Amino acid sequence: CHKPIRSTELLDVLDGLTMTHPPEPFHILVVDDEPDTANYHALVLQEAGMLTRIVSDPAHVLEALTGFNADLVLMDMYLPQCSGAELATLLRQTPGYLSLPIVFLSSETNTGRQYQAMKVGVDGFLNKPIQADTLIAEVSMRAERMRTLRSLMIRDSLTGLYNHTTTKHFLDSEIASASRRNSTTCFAMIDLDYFKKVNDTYGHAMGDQVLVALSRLLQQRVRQSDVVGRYGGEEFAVVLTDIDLERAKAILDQLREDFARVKFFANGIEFTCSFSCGVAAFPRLETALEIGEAADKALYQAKREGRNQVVA
Ligand code: GH3
Ligand code: MG
Ligand code: MG
Ligand code: MG
Repeated sequence: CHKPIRSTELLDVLDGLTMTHPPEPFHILVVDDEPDTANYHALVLQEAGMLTRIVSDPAHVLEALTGFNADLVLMDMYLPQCSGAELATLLRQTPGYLSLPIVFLSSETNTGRQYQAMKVGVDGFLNKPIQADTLIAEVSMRAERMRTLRSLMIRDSLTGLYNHTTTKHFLDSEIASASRRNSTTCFAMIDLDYFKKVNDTYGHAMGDQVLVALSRLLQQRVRQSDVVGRYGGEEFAVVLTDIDLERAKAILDQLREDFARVKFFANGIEFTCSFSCGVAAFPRLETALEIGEAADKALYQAKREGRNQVVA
C-alpha cells in the first residue's frame, strides 16, 4: 500500500537486499487427449511443487495459456483434430509464445517421425512412459532456463527492476486498462540529482549501491499492481495505477523526502543523495507518448527549479 514508513522501517528496506519472496512455482501446461495420462503427468509435476493446467482438446490450448503465464508446454504428439506439430506451429506463430518451451511427451519411438514433428520449433522430446524423476528433472531444467532468459529480457540486472522496454510496455497496457475501467493512471520519471558527483567522489561501486537502495525503496513503497522500472542509467520510472495526479504526487513527494534522508557511508564518510521527479496522468493526457513527454518536461522543470522536488 501507499503507506508512509517510519525511519526504522526504512533501514530495514535498505538492509533488505535480503528481502526474499518465495519463488513462484513453475507453471506447466499439459496437453494430452488421454485424461489418465494427463492427470498422471500433472500429478507428478504438482508433487514436485509445480503448478499445472491440463488441456485435452487442442482447440482450447490458446485459451488455457491466456493468463496462465506458462513456463513450459508438455505436449502429446498425437491429438484429435490436429497433430502436436500443427499445434506447436500455431503457438510459434502467436505473439508472446515465440520462445515458450514446448516439449513433446509421446510414445512415438520412430526417430524420423520425432524429428519431423520437432522441426517446427519444438524444444525437446521425451518418451512415454516416463519415470517420474526423469519427467520432473527434464521439465524443471527447461522451465528454469526459460525463467532465466525471460528475466534477462525484461529486467535490469543491477537492480532487478523492469528495464526500459518493459516499463514502457506496462505504461501502454495500464493506460489501455485504465481507459476500459474508466480509471486513472500516473506515470512518474525520477532522476538522481548530481549523481555524476557521487560516482566521482565515492566511486562507481558506491554509485551502484545508491541505485540499488533507491530501487528497493521504490519497490517497497508502491503497490503490488504498480510497476517500477529502471528507465536509464540513473533514471527510474513508476507506473501508478488507479490513482489521481494529486495523490501520486503526494506519495512521490514523501518518497523523495525519505530518500533524501537516507545516509550512505563510503570509507567512513557520510553522504546523502536526492532525486527529482516529474509526474503526468491519464486521462488528463491521453496517449503514452504525451504522458511520457509531460513527465519528462515536469522532471526537467524540477531540475531547473533546484532539484530534490516533485513537479506534476
Ligand atoms: P542531474 O542532477 O542534472 O541529473 O546531474 P547528474 O550528475 O545526475 O546527471 P548526468 O546525466 O550528468 O550524470 C548521470 C551519471 O549517472 C553519469 C553516469 O556515470 C551515472 N550512471 C549511469 N548509470 C550508472 C550505473 O549503472 N552505475 C553508476 N554507478 N553510475 C551510473
Ligand atoms: Mg494422444
Ligand atoms: Mg539522467
Ligand atoms: Mg541525474
